[in-house]
Amino acid sequence: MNAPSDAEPPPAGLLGQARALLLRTMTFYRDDPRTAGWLRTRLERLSEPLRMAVTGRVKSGKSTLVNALVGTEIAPSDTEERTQVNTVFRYGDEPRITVHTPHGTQQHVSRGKLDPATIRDLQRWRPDEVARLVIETPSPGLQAITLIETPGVASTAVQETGRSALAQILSEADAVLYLTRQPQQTDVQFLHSVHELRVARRAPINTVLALSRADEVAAGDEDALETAERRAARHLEDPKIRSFTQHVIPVAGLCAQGASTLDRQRFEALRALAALDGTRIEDQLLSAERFTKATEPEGVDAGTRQTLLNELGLFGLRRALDLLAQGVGEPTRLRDALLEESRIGVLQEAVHLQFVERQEALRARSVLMAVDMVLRAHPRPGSRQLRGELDRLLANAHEWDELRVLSGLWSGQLRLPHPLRQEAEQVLGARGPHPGVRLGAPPQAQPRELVERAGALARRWRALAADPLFDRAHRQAARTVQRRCERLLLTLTGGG
Ligand SMILES: Nc1nc2c(ncn2[C@@H]2O[C@H](COP(=O)(O)OP(=O)(O)OP(=O)(O)O)[C@@H](O)[C@H]2O)c(=O)[nH]1
Ligand SMILES: [Mg+2]
Repeated sequence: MNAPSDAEPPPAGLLGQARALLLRTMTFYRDDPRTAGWLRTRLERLSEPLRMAVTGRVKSGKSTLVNALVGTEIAPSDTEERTQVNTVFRYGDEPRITVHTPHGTQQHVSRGKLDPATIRDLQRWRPDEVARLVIETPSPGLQAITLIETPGVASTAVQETGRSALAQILSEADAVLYLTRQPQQTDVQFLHSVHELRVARRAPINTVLALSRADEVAAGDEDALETAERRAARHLEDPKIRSFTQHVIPVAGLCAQGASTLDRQRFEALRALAALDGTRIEDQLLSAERFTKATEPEGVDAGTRQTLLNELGLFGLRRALDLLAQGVGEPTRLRDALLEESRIGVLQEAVHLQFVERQEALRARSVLMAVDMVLRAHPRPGSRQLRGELDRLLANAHEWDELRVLSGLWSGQLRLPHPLRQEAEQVLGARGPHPGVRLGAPPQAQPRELVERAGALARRWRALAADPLFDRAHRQAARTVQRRCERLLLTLTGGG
């Protein structure tokens, strides 16, 4: 691949400029096939779906959440430590499992079907035997985003190969979904360590923190998720956590997985249980043991009880029976109601808004991280010029600032009065990227009107950026909006 010639128009936007720098870096290292090849894979990824790592504590529910997000059971989950190997779940026209060895070879293990037992076995290989597993399946849930489940932080696999292997796979992902039941120092330290790289520090926009297994909070009480939401809000107040994420979202992955795979047979069993007299069923649901050992009604045997418990958890089971008792009488309605209870939709929406919709900014981040890593690892005469270009791009990466402001507004971390909030979101592109939309102008607005609007908005936000009643974070946010208004003005008057 050649660098773009002088005749090509200058690339637009941060991603275009990052891509051009990647191409120049590839050309610069063309006599070093390994480095150039590594950079080429980064370039090729720009035409593939966004990559999100699903990582976090051992047994934090990563595999279960992958299944819940995809809507089918493709990631084996277990009570024993299981996922030892980085496992990529991506869209493919037909189901296929491919093993990548640490020596760079690939082997197609199975084609045409995904056998959970095979995946389970392969995930137990050691990282020095299997570098990664790639599971392809034609699931719509994977069309916009590829998921990469990593071994748990502090798992045996990670201890053996060192944290750098995990940091490496995280640096290969455009976005990170980090799972922990309760954020502790280890989680915060780990997330800080992966944000140590310069580019990552400049753009802390790629992480969502999930408080997983949230149904277990408060002993699986029916208010478990509300309690977890209050905890999440408190964590978001913590400056250490806020330095790498603006989203802390509780989720009950098991309940979501169980709901999305609920079949008619289990639905009927749930219905039979819900038909029992209120106090008798409440008594059974006091503990998992009571529930599995209970004998009423006759039609629901011990095996079915265990399956229901494994697939929904005690919380999911209690909520399902409550919903049935309240008259939710259709499998699809029960499924939707349980999905809502699980908060999986809130998480999916955050992933969509933060990652999928904003993928250009995230991809630019990944590309610049790759260039930074290469320039650091292989400095040579002449690479200073590339470094200078990287520095300039980083200094002018306003898209990242804008994304942070938008995330802050959405997560409630930044609080602006209603009309200002709406205006800020609009200017920053939340409703669409076109100048007219950003300026809130009617579709038939004349260029002159757009220029006037941009000028007025720029003045308003400049004043807000200097408003002593705002704290520093809000003044900075206002400056980001102001800068975008000025850029719009420049574009509209033919200067940009
Ligand atoms: N109650 C409850 N249990 C869960 C939830 N998610 C997972 N589990 C259970 O926790 C255990 C581990 O779940 P996995 O999804 O395999 O967790 P993991 O993080 O992938 O585990 P490793 O890959 O081995 O680190 C299983 O027994 C799951 O059924 C949840 O949301 N609620
Ligand atoms: Mg797992």
